[in-house]
Amino acid sequence: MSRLVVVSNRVNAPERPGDAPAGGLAVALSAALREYSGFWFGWSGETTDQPSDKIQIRRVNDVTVMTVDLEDADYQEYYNGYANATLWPLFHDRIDLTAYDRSFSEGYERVNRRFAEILAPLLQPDDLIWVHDYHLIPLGRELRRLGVGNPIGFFLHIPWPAPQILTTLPGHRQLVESLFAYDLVGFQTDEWLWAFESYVLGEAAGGWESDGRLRAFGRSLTARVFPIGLDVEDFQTLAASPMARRAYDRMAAHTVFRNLIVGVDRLDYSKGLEERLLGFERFLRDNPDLRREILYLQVAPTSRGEVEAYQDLRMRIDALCGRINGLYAEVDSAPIRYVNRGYRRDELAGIYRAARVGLVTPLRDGMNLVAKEYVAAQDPENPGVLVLSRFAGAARQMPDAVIINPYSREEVSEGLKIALSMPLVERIRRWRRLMDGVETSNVKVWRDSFVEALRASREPDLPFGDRLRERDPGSATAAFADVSPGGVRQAQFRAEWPTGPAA
Ligand code: ADQ
Repeated sequence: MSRLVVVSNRVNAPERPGDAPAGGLAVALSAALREYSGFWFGWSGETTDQPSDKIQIRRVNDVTVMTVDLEDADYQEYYNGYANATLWPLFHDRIDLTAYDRSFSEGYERVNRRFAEILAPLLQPDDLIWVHDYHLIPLGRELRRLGVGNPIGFFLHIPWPAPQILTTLPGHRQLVESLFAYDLVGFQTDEWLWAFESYVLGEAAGGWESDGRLRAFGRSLTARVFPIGLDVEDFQTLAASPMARRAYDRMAAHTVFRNLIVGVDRLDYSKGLEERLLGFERFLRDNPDLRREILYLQVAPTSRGEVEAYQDLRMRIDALCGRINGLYAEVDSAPIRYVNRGYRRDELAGIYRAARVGLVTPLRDGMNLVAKEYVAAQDPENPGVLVLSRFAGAARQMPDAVIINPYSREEVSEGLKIALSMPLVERIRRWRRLMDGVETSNVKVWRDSFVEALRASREPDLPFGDRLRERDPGSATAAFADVSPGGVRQAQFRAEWPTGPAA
């Protein structure tokens, strides 16, 4: 059986089962790698002032990891620069925060080239190579330049922007062209896939091959949707652990006669924390009778703290929490508890379970695993309600959440009211359907369908219908992919988009 070689910017497999991960990507990948032979390659998270090609090899929680350090300049230009100050804001529709510095893009190209040079000699001829996320878009092209002929796939964990946003990036064409070095490119939802196809068809004069592959720049690739999911069993084991139980008991003791509303996010502007707080303030204003009956807990550890936009955001969140608590606190209670640190996953599971409402309101999010974790942690006999932004990729798979527009304070406020007053029968009915989706579209389905598609992406004789039928595993849109690639998917995207606060 071929080995699976996973490449991502950070290689941070949780050392022990309950450890706090550095993000959704780490959670998903360590679960995926445990069952395949192969290794996980990427940045160690350390920087040096000397160039070094030394590879550190470790075995972490049944996964072989190979890491390299970054030089200080690379860290600034590639990681803090092009990845997190250019591509991240741009791909989350924040052109106002996007830094267009040329030196950043040079650092980005340099690190991708260096990763390819270190990785190429480690590869065997039948390895499947799976590259992850926006930090490493040009890696496939660099590997091809070095003569690597293996199947190489790329998965984007974050949204793909609309063409009118992407084209503000100098070098957008080279970026998209470099994706055509891959055999398979995966997206979280059909909205991001459709945006990518629109660019290729409209800006790069691309077209469709007869087998459904997308053609441009003299090459073709398979582009498909692979919605990421949870390692459900693992998460439920954590949720049943003594640590989770203790966290649950602690929260329950703190919220006697009160309902807990919980938000868990990296401190990132894409997560809509400011808008959420303002929506919560509106809720407090409009519902004086409920003020003493709720506690909103926001867990938000600092993330990318060296990037200016993140420092500004942190100050604004601190100020907003202080202002709202100042306005609405009583001598014996305050409506918001804001915690600026991460928690172990088992503790988080207990906190989720104690919360009557999970408040997940990103302005833009590739998927959002917190929404799925909240659902997976609930007590089936007394589940809480998920209030979910329509702009999270997860909204497309979770229509039984209370879906809201996070920009609208009224909708956040109304969504909270609907969730807090929902009768038990309705909560159970919605939770059951959400949980079925979380169980069906889990991380193993995501991994296996991507790996299978990567294998198949090198079999040009696969009949057209079979290829298209494979398009959207685990997604409600699968049935529609059988017709013609472009037009139908566009119509489907419009029809599926959730509207208004769904009661
Ligand atoms: P993230 O932007 O990191 O991931 P998300 O999908 O919500 O967002 O994953 C966050 C993960 O980090 C969850 O597993 C959560 O439990 C954990 N986490 C968050 N806050 C935490 C805290 N305070 N303490 C401990 N753990 C915390 C990116 C994309 C997403 C996409 C994932 C996976 O931005 O859209 O869903 O990758 O593809």
